[in-house]
This record gives sequence, structure tokens and C-alpha cells, in this order.
Amino acid sequence: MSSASDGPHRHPGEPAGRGAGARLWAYLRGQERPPGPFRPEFWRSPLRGPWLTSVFGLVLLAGLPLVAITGLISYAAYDPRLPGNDITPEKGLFGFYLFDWPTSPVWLYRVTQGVHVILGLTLVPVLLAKLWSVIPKLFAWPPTGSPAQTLERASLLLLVGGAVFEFVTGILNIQLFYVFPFSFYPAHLYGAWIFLAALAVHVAIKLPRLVTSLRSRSFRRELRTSLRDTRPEPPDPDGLVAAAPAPPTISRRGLLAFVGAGSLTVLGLSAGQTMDGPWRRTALLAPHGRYYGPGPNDFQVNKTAASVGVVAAETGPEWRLTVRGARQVRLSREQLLAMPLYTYRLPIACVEGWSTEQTWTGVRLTDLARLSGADGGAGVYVRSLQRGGVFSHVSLSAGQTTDPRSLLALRVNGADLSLDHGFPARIMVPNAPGVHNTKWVRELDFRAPP
Ligand SMILES: Nc1nc2c(c(=O)[nH]1)N[C@H]1C(S)=C(S)[C@@H](COP(=O)(O)O)O[C@H]1N2
Ligand SMILES: [Mo]
Repeated sequence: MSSASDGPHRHPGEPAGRGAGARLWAYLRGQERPPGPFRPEFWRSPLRGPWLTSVFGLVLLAGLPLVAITGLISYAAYDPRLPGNDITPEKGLFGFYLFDWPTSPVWLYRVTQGVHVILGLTLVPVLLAKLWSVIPKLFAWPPTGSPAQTLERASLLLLVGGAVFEFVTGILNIQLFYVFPFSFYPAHLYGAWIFLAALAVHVAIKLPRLVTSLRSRSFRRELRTSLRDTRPEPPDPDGLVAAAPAPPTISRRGLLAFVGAGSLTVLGLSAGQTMDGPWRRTALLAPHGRYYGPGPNDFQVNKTAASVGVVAAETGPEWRLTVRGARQVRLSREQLLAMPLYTYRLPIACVEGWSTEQTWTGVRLTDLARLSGADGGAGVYVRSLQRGGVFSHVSLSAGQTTDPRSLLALRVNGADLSLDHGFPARIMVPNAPGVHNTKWVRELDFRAPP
């Protein structure tokens, strides 16, 4: 077929010594494939094929919608319709499904956000394996064909681009690399919708092929097939199966085990951040959970007081809580401690996936509302000593404000709050996302928003 002088990428019948310009023209017109990855012979793994791709596809089809739905739930949990909570001002139509985030069950956000982050991380190896299995298609030549083909490739671009964008921004965010030149929340939200739309198109196009491909081989038999007996899948119209497969160096079950082990490793090293007790120590992939801060409150700190510029002078004996309702009241910490105190076990569940349940003691928000001549029915606008930043204030809904378990917490686990956990006082609302449990509170405003 090709002699030594032909070079590795010459097609049969290609005239030798043709000008580079003519060759480029032939590539561009789609008459000829450019060398390297654009030629089918380049891709030699004997494992690639529609069955393998479909196995990874099925896992993603089961998992990614759950990641997406819990993500959309997380956005709703932020209550972005309340004044000041809107982290995505340009949400437009994307806010169509928002609803009042409930206070019960208290563990709901802990579960949905834990699933969002931990399942998302666990699917990373599967996503990479799936992309690996279809990579020859990235180099299909000519890049566009019939209108239907062009449309399909465009949707794939959005699908792969959307998935990669969501995973990269999500992982950077939970690893606290806030390196984006844009705001994470709107970008991650828009990316999700682009990805979901592309996924819907992709599933509509590919579902029949997914089913026939999965039926083409027995999963159980594949798990019993050793390297020695591993053969390529039969040639397929999509060109996933290598045209000139190399001898296998790993069996299909070996590859599945490798990907599965990768997922289980990620799961095992990150799930602990959602658990209390000794398991938390296993979350080696989680950035939080190592630093508990000074003081007796034995659980992780998100932002320390120092890191957000809250200084000891503001939190000392001079500190007063301002409560605004029909009238304005100012209270010292001693006066708050003299009010009826209630104790509840409530979780802190951070958007970044970690969570913990602790025993909080404090004054009911409804009691404070009443003290100022309000009833909490207008919700409450909370201001922190922290100046600036999205977490320096929060709006809580009427339902959150009037829940008897919603506290201005003064103590945790029987001890005064440590400075890093929000001393002198912090918000604790059942089932609220962690960000809404504002620390270092200086003002509660129960008046109806203007
Ligand atoms: N003022 C203020 N309150 C805040 C934050 C903050 O950065 N500033 N972080 C929030 C976030 S994102 C979480 S998850 C919880 C964490 O509480 P902890 O640090 O006591 O564990 O506090 C919330 N309250
Ligand atoms: Mo958080």
C-alpha cells in the first residue's frame, strides 16, 4: 500500500510531490483528510466502540440529570427573588421555576447539595472516559456535512463544551480557586441550561443507538472476558471502532474497572465532608474540614473573621444588635442571653458540598421581631459586621423568619460562638443553604422591603 518514501499519512493513490497548496485545497474541500488524528488509522485502541461508549453514556445519563436537578434546586434555595439575594441579576427566564425554599426537612439542602457536589465529582472519571471513547469523532473530516450532520456536531460542541465548562467551574469553585474573570453563580447557571438543552438534543438523537449498542453485547460476558479474548467491536457507522485496531493491552472489564475505581476513589475521598464524626477526616479532596479555627466549636470554618475584615473591637462589649420593626431596639449580648433561649440541632450545609450538624442555642427570630413591633411576616433583612461582599447580608423569607427553629444563635454545642463561627451572634435557619446563615450579625430589619 505505501512504500517507505510515502510517509505514514499518505492515502493510497495520493500523487507524490504534489504542492502543499493543492493538498490544503483538497483538505478544505473535504476531498481528502488532513494527516494525523483526522485519519481513521490514527485511532488504534481496540476497545473503542458503540457498546463501550454506550456503557459510559448510560452511567452519565443516569447521573448527570441528578447533578443538574440538584444544581437547579440549589439556585432556588438561594431564594434569589428576595431583595438583595439575587446573585444572578440577569436570570431572566431561568428563574421560571423558583419557589419559596422550605425550612423542613432540615436536612434537605444538606442532601441535595451533597449529591450535587459529590456525585458531580464522582462522575468526572466517567465523563473523561466517555470523551476518550468518542474522541475520534472530534476529528471527523470534513467537519461539516449535510445540514443534519452540521446540526448534530453543533449540538455536540455545546454538549461537550457545556459539560466541561460546568465541571471546571464547579470544581474550581469548591476548591476555592475563585479565578474566573466572571461571577461563578450566573456563569454556572447559564452553562447548566446550555448543557441541558444540548443534552436533550443529544439524547433524542442517540437514545435508539444507545439501546441497540447496549444490547449488542452482554455486560456480564464482558466482565468475564480476559485480555487474551478481547476483540474489537464490529465496525460501526459512527466510526468509533478503530479501522486498524492495535492488539489490546487492557480488557474491556479492565478499562471499566479502572474508570470505576477512579470514580470510587474520588467518592471515597470527598464524601466524608458531608458527614460528622471521624469520617470527615477521609475527605482529603475537600479544602474545608481541616481548619477548625481557634475556640471550642469543633467543626469547620468557612471564612474566618480576619479574612473578611471583622475585627475584635467590633465584636467586643460595645457590640449591639439593632432590631428594626415598627420601632427600633438595640440589644447587648447580655440582654439577648436574658431572653428565652431555644436549642435545636441544625445543619450548616455549604454550597461547596460540605455540611455538618451542630447544636445551636439562641433567640428566636420571631421573638426579636415581636420586640420591635413586627411579626416576621415580611421576612427579615440581615446585615453583618462584615462590610461588602455577597455574604455580608441576606434576605430571609417570611416562612424562614417565622419558623420557631430559626435563631439568632449565640452559642453552639453549649459554648459561646467562637469568633470565626460568628460571635457575637449569627443566623441559623433550618434547611437554609450555608451562605444564608450570616455570621457576625449587627442588624435585623423586619420592616417590609421598600
Ligand atoms: N458574614 C458572613 N457570614 C457567613 C459567611 C461569610 O463569608 N460572611 N459564609 C457563609 C457560608 S458560605 C457558610 S457555608 C457558613 C459557614 O459557617 P461556619 O464558618 O461557621 O462553618 O457561614 C455563612 N455565613
Ligand atoms: Mo458556604
